[in-house]
Amino acid sequence: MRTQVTIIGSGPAGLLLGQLLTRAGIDNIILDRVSKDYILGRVRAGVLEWGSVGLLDEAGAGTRMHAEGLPHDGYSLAFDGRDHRIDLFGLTGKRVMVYGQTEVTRDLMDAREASGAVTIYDAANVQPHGFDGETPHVTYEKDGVTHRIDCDFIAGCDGFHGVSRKSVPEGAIKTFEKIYPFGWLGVLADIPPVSHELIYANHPRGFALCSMRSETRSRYYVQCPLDDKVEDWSDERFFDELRRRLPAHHAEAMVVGPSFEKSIAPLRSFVAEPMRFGRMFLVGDAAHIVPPTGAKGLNLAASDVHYLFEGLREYYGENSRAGVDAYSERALKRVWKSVRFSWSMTTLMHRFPDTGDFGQKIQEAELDYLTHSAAASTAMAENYVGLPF
Ligand code: RFL
Ligand code: PHB
Repeated sequence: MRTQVTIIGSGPAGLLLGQLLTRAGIDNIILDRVSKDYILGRVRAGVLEWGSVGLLDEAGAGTRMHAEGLPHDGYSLAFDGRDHRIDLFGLTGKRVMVYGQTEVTRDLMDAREASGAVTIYDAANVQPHGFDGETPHVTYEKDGVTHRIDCDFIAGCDGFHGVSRKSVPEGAIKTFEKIYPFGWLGVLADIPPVSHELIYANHPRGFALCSMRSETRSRYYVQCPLDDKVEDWSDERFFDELRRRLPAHHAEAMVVGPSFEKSIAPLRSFVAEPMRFGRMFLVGDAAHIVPPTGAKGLNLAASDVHYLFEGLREYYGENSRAGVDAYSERALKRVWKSVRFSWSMTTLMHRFPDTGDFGQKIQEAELDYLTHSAAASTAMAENYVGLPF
């Protein structure tokens, strides 16, 4: 088989890139090691920056998002028994869209199927080869048979545990990592959200987040120890803990109900540099991970795709390598700003085992500063709605 771009990974990064390439007339094949249903069963991000919304429109996959997604003009920082609203629209003229990653993925898969482009699910032992030369190829196994795809470029969109980054010789890559000493326990339940905007709560018992997927489906999180098990957390215990971490007026308004998804995710900041190795590119979680505070993971995957797509379009349309050559540097500049923001929002809103009295006072001072300084609130809002591509 031959194609122009082989994309490893059918998450949002791979699907969005594939859709933009197909619409630009650039042939591509997507390979994923799991099935379509497995991918659609994963519950992940919920907030899209406006730039990501624009990219989904550009990919021809935005219709349902505009019909069913919830545009949000602000969110609340809750602490000390009260709320401070970050007025995203008032401070930046931009808003975000609350629309789940599962739905984004489904819309991109539907658009891809309609376009007739090829996706190979359940592909075992996917392996990129020869990306340091001019003729890369990818091998995989399907139903016991080994296949080979020759291509011009390989896009490694295979997430943090994928094969692309692992295929790079050790001396060619540098990684930066920070592990946080807690996790997020998240539940999904068909109950109306406690507030029409998101609430990020800083409380002596730990962080909490009230988010949503729709007007009838809530996505709630509490900070928990890393060694906690989901089985330790009944719905009753979860909602009791969540309510204790919220200001009283929210706790009293909260409707509770049975959850149908409950999971614990560790928090990590991770960046691999560079993001290009000859004719292979790392895109999205394959290159970087951020803690979910600030909702940057999926949005960073989208901005990487934007830079790579521009580079590939220039390569095929204008016979120029400039955009491809600049991909890693352009993407990393934006990556590090989102890594910084999600780290700082995580640091501001969580209790760390070593927060101590000094750290506590610093958090309180920063929250007070945010409450009284339009400049500080604007800086937070500007980062939250997404820095320009
Ligand atoms: P994905 O979504 O992980 O997709 C990668 C795809 O590659 C496939 N794959 C392989 N295919 C072939 N061969 C291999 N060897 C392969 N190895 C892996 C996988 O099956 C998969 O289909 O990466 P992508 O596309 O870069 O998208 C990134 C986003 O998914 C990610 O940044 C966010 O979901 C992060 N994230 C969250 N971000 C937010 O902004 N808000 C959140 O609330 C939020 N919650 C989360 C999250 C990530 C989580 N993970 C990764 C455990 C919650 C969780 C649990
Ligand atoms: C979510 O809805 O899952 C969500 C929203 C905002 C975040 C993280 C997760 O910062």
